[in-house]
Amino acid sequence: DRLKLSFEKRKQFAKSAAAASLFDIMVAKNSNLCVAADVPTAEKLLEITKLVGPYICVLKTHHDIVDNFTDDTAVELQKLAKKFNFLIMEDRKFAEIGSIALKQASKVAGWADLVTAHSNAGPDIVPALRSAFSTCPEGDKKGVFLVAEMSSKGNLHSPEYAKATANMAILYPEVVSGLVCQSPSVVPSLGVLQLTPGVNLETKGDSLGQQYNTPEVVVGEKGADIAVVGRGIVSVSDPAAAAQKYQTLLWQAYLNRLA
Ligand code: S5P
Repeated sequence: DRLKLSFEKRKQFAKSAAAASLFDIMVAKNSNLCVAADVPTAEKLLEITKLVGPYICVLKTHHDIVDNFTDDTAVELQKLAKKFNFLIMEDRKFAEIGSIALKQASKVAGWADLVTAHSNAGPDIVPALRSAFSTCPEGDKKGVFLVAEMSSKGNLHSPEYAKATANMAILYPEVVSGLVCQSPSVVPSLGVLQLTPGVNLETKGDSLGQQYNTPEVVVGEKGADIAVVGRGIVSVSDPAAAAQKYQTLLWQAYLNRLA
């Protein structure tokens, strides 16, 4: 049972190098928190990263919503990732035929350790992204998270779609480090990580379809290995304190799950 096994033990089953290093980081930092750094400018992105860096295992970016995101921004992000020991995930959700996804991913593969992708175009999105990685130094240490399910109201991700997505993780175990999903039964093997967004202690949702749960529910019931918190941390007055609080609650929920 995946949910009863520690991250230390699960690391032994990881076939993707990025998943293995994620397990290491999570254990070293006692953190299963991913912050979605959805802020409007490069300055704010670096500022928020410095504030939350000590508390996270993954920093998730949407670099295309950041004004003046430059190569220098990427270099600074990488320095912070090294300093605070976290991985950078560009949440681009690639969803194209392989040849285009390869070209799109080549734009971010230089600085992102992880990228997200939809599975709707079929399994060849995975080797396409692997090809984009392969042109970078240490490209074989990078990984993909496939979106099997979504957190938003009315989404079209059926159980069959989620299952077919999980099968792609089995087909390409060296490249698919994890799945983005909402239910505990989707993840097909012990070495694959479950990333689950939709976490907020203050509110149940937003006005555009997002749906939230608490850390306890997301980790304990929905099966998240890593939970994503965006506005619950980046849109409050003290993001560092909020990050510390979510880190503590999420890690406690993981310990409770093991017990
Ligand atoms: O199903 C999903 C998948 C993702 S990756 N639902 C999501 O909300 N996300 C991402 O998680 C979304 O793109 C955003 O960056 C983050 C949630 O942010 P929050 O502010 O709602 O916590």
